[in-house]
Amino acid sequence: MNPKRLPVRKGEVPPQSTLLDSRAIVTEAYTVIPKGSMTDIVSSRLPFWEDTLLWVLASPIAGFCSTFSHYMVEVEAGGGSSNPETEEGVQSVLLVTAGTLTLTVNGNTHGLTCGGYVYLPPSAEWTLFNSSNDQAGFHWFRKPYHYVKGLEEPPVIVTNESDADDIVMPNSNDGWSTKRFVDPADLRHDMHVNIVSFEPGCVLPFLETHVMEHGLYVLEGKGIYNLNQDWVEVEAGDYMWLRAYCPQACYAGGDGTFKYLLYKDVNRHMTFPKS
Ligand code: UGY
Ligand code: MN
Repeated sequence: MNPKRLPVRKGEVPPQSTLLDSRAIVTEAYTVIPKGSMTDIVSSRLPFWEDTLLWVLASPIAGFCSTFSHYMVEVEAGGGSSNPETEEGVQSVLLVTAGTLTLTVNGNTHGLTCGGYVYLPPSAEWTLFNSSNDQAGFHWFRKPYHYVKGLEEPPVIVTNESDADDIVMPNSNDGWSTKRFVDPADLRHDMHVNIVSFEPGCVLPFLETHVMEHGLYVLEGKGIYNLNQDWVEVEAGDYMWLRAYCPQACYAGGDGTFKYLLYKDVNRHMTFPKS
């Protein structure tokens, strides 16, 4: 396990003496959910999931992010599901952040440890259980798959972030890199979930302003994000979601790598409202 990765959270409600965490922000362009906001009382459970709690970090809301949902999930020892996805046509990406999980997909069994990364197309038949004695945690991205005539669903991917190369961005003095789990030229995929890293002092050097939505969970370190002209300081455990065209850039601070998990919808025509 990466020693800098946060352990899975316990979800406790803070004591009455706690001062309010003032870092939560909701605007028309972006939302920041600081890690302190994610306590037991804002967690949820899901049908057919045993001994499992989750926090809905992003959900499709009209006028805001509309293409995906993102859950942060804790599974107790022995917990899990043999019927994890109850919606038709929905694909998933999982990233394990703590503990160990056993995935079976289309008849094959895989042990997943911290950094385990899974892509599950809508037709995949899968189950997920925590067969260890410790709590396990993972991120779960879900998106209705955008079918295109002539393109097949992508295949299942089971890998680990430690097996993915860091692709260095141009002109970044090797200080800005991205782990891509899917070939950007593979147009069967209509979403990317990548891990982006900045070394201290490095920057995203222009205000990206693009139609793709983002869900952005800080895995390690800290940084300052510019979101639609506001400067917001974020650290490991914090979450941001950015609606389409939200201007965005960042500086990495602290004494270690600023690293985040990034959702982005890609590779499809823009659709028109039905008249
Ligand atoms: O690919 C991206 O859109 C990425 N560079 N954005 C981001 O890190 N905020
Ligand atoms: Mn971006």
